[in-house]
Amino acid sequence: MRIDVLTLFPGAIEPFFGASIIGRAQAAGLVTVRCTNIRDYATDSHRSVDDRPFGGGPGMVMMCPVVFDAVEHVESLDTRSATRILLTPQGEPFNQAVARELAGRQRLLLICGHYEGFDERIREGLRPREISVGDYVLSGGEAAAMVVVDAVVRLLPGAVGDEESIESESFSEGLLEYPQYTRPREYRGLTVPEVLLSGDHARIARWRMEQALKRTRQRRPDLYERLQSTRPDLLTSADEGSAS
Ligand code: 9D3
Repeated sequence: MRIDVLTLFPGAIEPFFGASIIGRAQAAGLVTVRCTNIRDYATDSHRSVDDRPFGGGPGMVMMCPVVFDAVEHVESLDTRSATRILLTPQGEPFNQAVARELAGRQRLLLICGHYEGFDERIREGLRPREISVGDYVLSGGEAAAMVVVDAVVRLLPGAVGDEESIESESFSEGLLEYPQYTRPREYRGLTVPEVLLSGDHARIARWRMEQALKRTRQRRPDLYERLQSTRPDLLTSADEGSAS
């Protein structure tokens, strides 16, 4: 897979793509992530990338010519056709299903704005998919691009070492995690639930499922509601013990 990120602040996100799982996936040849500075495609003497909105009003608007030129040039660097993604607060909410879909593409092109909106003709002319990473205000699309790239790259086969953790991840999808403990058995009077020390693996598995369901019901009623249709199997016997 190849991922290009178009941004006004490549230096702010490049280090992230060289670290951790994404860095390892790149070193292993599973993905190449490249950042391109949109400002490199500005043509006037001030290297402008935005201007004031027609009709007046606050803020600045990212201009068509630089964005079209940047997209078209970066796309020409590789023969594979790119899935274009505009990161905006008005986009489709990003989630694991979208991440999975994007992980199946050969090539992604992410476009970040900063502080401002995009000239509407960027949407009309480039027909990008639009993605938001949540209902809060960021100062630009850069943090959102890091979120999307991280979630997508770790789904590429071989990117996450432990295949078992991927399997348990899909088993527990839509559920919050159960409580976890490690050494020491007692710390400042705080103890580990007896069941986890019992060695009874069936009982441990049952307790963890109960805890995960209870947490999900209490903290994320929206996710819990969805389990009724997506995982009715989980809401039968194990759920009884999760009352309260
Ligand atoms: C202050 C300007 N706002 C006026 C209504 C609009 C606005 C434009 C651009 C608000 C934030 C931004 C910058 N945000 C993003 O580019 C962004 C974003 C976000 O803010 N939240 C969630 N997902 C995303 S993806 C890109």
